[in-house]
Amino acid sequence: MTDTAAQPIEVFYWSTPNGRKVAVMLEELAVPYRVNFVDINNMEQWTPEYEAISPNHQIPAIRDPSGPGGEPIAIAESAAILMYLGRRFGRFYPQDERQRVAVEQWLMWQISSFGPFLGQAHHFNWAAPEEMPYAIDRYHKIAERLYGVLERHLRSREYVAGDYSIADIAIYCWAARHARHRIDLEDFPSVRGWYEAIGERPAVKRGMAIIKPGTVDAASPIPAWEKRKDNRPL
Ligand SMILES: N[C@@H](CCC(=O)N[C@@H](CS)C(=O)NCC(=O)O)C(=O)O
Repeated sequence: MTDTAAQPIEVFYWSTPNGRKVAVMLEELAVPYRVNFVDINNMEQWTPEYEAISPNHQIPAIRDPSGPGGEPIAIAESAAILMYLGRRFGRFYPQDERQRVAVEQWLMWQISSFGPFLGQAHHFNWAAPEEMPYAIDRYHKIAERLYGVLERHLRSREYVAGDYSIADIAIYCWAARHARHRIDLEDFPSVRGWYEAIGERPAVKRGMAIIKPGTVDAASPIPAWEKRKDNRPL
């Protein structure tokens, strides 16, 4: 499938790492899309209408009016969306089986590890109602392990799997929250080089900047950050 989108693709979006993967991908593809903000902080994902699009009531999701067979299609789950868009527009998702499997391996690594565990680090660092040192320490160690994996992999590569791909997009959007999961990119120089290079891409800048007017980006500097950093030995 490599036609251009006749009508805009609708994106159900909030400015989080998983939401931003889709915004960055659509900006890279330069196809028409329309953003529907779903404010997950105000529980806007919990409607029957949205359940029909996203069964787990999460963002991101898309609705493509010109899906397979020319019929509309709704898709939830960021990796499924990235793979769909990659196939639909024939970009950032190679067709060669060996290259495609490499992209899929790193995309699956992101959605199974470099995301869920980092999200737990965010939760115990910043949102838990009480301080739980065991949980903070556990998820910080896992975050360090994951960045170590990426660091060793990127020492001999420009991108995670061949050319720039949906795997880079997915991992980048989580790495953009490194301060929030208390990772210093100085400790991971190959990750930092890759991260900075991807961050220079104009489409990435545009996708990352999408935020509902009048709201605050959850990745903005965290007021308690400096204080906690000084007080904790982790
Ligand atoms: N596996 C899903 C995870 C999506 C996800 O965690 N979305 C979060 C925001 S980043 C969300 O919608 N949270 C609200 C909720 O779970 O109710 C994906 O990769 O798309």
